[in-house]
Amino acid sequence: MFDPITLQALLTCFGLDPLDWHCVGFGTGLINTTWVLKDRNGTIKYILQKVNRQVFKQPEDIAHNLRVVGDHLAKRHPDYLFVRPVPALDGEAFVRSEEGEYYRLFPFIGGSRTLDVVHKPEQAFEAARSFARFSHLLADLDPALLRDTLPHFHDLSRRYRAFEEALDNAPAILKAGAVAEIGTLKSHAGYVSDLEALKRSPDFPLRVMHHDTKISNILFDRQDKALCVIDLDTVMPGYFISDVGDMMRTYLSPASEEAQDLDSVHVRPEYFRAIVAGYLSGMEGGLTPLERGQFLFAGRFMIYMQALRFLTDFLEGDVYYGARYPGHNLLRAKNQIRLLESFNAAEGVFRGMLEALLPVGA
Ligand code: GN1
Ligand code: MG
Repeated sequence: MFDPITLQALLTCFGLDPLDWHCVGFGTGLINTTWVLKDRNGTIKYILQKVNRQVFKQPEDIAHNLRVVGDHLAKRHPDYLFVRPVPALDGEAFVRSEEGEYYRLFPFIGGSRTLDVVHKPEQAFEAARSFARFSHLLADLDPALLRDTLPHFHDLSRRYRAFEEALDNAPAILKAGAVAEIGTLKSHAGYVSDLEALKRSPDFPLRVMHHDTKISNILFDRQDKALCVIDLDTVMPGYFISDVGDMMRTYLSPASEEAQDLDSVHVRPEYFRAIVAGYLSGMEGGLTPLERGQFLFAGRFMIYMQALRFLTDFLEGDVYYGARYPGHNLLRAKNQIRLLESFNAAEGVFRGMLEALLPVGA
């Protein structure tokens, strides 16, 4: 939590009178720290966030991307709801504390709510359509104008190399506890070269992608209609499979990546259909034929990469995600491996759904 002096100074820098605001912790993200600011009536008006400097080495790059994307959308699609940061009194997107921490403020969208779990396929459809629409409306923005806020974030080859290095350096006792998981992830290493092959094709374009499409990054209204996408720190050039795949990773199972009962982790095919249908709807025909053929690979790629990341972190001593109990990241990796197995076992059902959703010949 904040010490009161820091909070007072921060609010003042954003032009807010500290006496008018009550600050409360908020949200479930693993990376940044988030609070809400309530006014004297207890109404939430702002979101205050501290950027994780271990992860985002250049917060200015985030501000740059939000400016470029925000300006583009404001010019081309003025009705599109895009939540920009509230500038500080000096005009900057961040306030830097004495300790070198970066804080920023967002307006809170009244009447909105976030979901932590997807309960209905319609919510998956809405979210998928929103993330697709976001990329689609930015299809005429050159991705090269954006900076990589997290260089190599979804670069599976690098993630695999990091996993191999962690294996080389990890204490034997950690490796001994993860023999089966290490073997499983090695056995799927073919996904790494599959992705490299896709990336070489001109029909697999770089696009402006969100890169963190979990359900809590959509604001919904009370009727479960999506209002807008939020958490834009990882908006940068990427491939459509990142966004679609992360939706599959996080919406298909009724149990989250934190679930310890692995038998509760399994895919729900009707949510797969909803994600694909929603994505195609938001893209309005904007995917290339090669991309349209990659919905299955999208899910595999993202679930596999997350399993690799959790297992790598376990082997490296929980330096990235942290751990609330010993073996937490190993369990998260087991959870994601279980999800990958369930996903692959449902391939036949998914293929049937894709045939029905994709135009013939696509
Ligand atoms: C991190 O903090 P959060 O939940 O938004 C991570 C994602 C992972 C996710 C797994 C910058 O996101 O890539 O998929 O945890 N973000 C970063 O829970 O590493
Ligand atoms: Mg995030």
